[in-house]
Amino acid sequence: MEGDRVVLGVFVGDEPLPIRREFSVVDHLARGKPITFEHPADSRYPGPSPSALTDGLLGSSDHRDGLSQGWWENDLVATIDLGELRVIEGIIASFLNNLRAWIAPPEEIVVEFSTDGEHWRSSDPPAGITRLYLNGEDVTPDTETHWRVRVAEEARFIRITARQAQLPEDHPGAGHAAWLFADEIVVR
Ligand SMILES: [Ca+2]
Repeated sequence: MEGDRVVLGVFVGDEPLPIRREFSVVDHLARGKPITFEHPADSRYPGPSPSALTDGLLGSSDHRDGLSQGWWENDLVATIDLGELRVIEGIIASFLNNLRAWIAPPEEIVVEFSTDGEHWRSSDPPAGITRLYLNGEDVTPDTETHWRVRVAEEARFIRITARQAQLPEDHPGAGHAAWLFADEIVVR
């Protein structure tokens, strides 16, 4: 996913230190909005904050960059509160691919909408959900898989369920669920 580039430097007084870091920032309807989880991210990969998926900062394809959150023993089930009714046209969520590091994109995504946070309706039709691979339909290390959901919904709350994939049979970790790493849920 592309975003605007932001460069952060470190200064002591007026003197710049040889430390700088570049970030990609994307603005969208859910940026800065509260997000809650059925299961928090794994304590080993908490991301920069509990609201990493709506902070506008995009991670790299490296799961150790500190910008992505990781889930292992639980699906990612996130609820975003937009604060008011908004017309939603699409959602894009990106997940890392790296089977060597036991990381795979989700097997399935379910998106639901609500006006009150209690009564939910599914995105309809499900055919509006597209899985986009960047390097063919495999899990190439250090790439991302994007899920794009096209909708025409008016809602305040969005609930996204990303179901973990199982590691394949020929993988050393066969029988375990794969890690799920996400950096941002972009709402347009
Ligand atoms: Ca983020």
